[in-house]
Amino acid sequence: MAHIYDVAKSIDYPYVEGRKTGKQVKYPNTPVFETFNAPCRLEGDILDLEVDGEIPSEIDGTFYRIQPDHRYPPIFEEDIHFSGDGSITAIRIQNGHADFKQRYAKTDRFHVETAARKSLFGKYRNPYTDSESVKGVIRTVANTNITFWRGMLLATKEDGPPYAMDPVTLETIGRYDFEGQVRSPTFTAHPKFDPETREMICFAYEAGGDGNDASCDIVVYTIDADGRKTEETWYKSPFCGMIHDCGISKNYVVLPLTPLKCSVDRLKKGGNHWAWDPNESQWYGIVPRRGGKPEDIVWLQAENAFHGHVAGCYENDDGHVIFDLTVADGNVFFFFPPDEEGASNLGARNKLQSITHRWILDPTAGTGSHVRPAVRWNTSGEFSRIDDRFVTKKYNHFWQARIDPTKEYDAAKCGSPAGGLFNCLGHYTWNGQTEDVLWAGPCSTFQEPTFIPKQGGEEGEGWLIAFVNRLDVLRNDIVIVDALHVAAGPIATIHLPLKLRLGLHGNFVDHREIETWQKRRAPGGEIGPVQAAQKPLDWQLEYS
Ligand code: V55
Ligand code: FE
Repeated sequence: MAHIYDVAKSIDYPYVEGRKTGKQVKYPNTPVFETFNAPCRLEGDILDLEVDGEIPSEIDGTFYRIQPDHRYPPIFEEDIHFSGDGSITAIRIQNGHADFKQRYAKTDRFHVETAARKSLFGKYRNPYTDSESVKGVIRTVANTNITFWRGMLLATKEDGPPYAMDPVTLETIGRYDFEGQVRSPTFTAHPKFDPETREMICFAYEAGGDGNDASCDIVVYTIDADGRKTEETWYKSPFCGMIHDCGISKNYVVLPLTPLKCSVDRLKKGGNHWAWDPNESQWYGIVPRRGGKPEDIVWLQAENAFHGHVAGCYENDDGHVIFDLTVADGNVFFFFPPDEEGASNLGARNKLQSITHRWILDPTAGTGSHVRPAVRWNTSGEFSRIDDRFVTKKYNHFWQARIDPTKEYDAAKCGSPAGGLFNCLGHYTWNGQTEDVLWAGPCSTFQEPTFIPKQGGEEGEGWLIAFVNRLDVLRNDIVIVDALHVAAGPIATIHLPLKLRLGLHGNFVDHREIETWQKRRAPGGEIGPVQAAQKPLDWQLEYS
């Protein structure tokens, strides 16, 4: 009888009591690293992806998206998806063709781990769990959003500063501090861009110290179209909680503060950065966009819930702020349970409803005032997007990845749905509350959709582009649909010959925009190349 050599069993399991041992590159056997969630780790290029249907020839630009993609096995077996190194995918679309490029954001962390050929940083946002050898090294993996700003891509995660990348080559230029103007240790992954003024409105929370010390400091910045910082105001939050996204109207910035709390005690014990507090309110901080002073922040509250992403934000005739976002009725981040012994959210996780809420916030109401949602949409979804030309303005259309548990799901072939059961793409209008929905089928889910405007078109005229997870065959596709007729199905399906990882956010950039900036940024050009940060951040000086 022939001896069957079992490769998998021949390798010793590399985790003992939850910690990495040995030097072999081998990932944990946990759901975060298995089947559809297995690391991709690829940097590479593919010219001319296979296409079904026809990519509209009017689309000329690049769709950028980012995924957490652990480059090395984590120190801790129970590591989470959010700790994966930021890897950026660019899909260049031109004349009906689609080319693929993927590169990691070369963060400070990436460089030191590459040199060591292993993970040196421990738990999500807990520096006390790191190797002694990396004290003072910026911890961020820059894995949450990839935005285009003045000729560069900014790879961002809310626990650290941005990293600038070249939009054509995807090579990392380095840490970016806006020519020394933005020195906060943290920086949001959801900056907003005012389509009228071309300003970037951005913020940082937990912005005191090294950014991982439970400070209640918030800073809100405005950078103008020429790259000059025109506003910087420091505020205080009622507790150190997560502020993941924001909204901007013409005159205000709205900061949703979620009841996930940080504690230095827990960090020092090697615990999680965040713990869900089921007894805390959800809060909305409102600050003026211009001339804000620390005492100007107004905090409004509503019953305990979890904030998802923002759709639109604008002011009505009463000077109140319409603020639309998904709000879930429990802790979506089940991996950050409450502090109480034995508490877990695992059971509730798949029962959560993530409902689009419309709030009408009065910036003159006193801090502590309670608010109620004006509209609750009767569907569950996340990753809302709008036609970004309508940021700050009254808008009608939004799109999101939608969860429809009534549709067939082939668990026998696909296991549990990696990243959540986002089995539909939904297109919604506030006028008449219409819904236009596409189902991906029993073996597929969607990642976040991105809107591509048709030049000169009305609001919503254009396309949606979204990655599709083919859970049964462990591959990804990209679909392009008519944004106003989502239910009609894909106009084009672009096939990747591989599986990536579950991504977070993406953005489409028109080719003319990239080209203009490449000229300005050329050596000797009007503005010149992007300059990486020259100085260490203040807290890093302690370690130097
Ligand atoms: C989010 C994602 C993050 C993070 C904090 O989706 C919040 C929300 C991918 O990392 O660090
Ligand atoms: Fe986000």
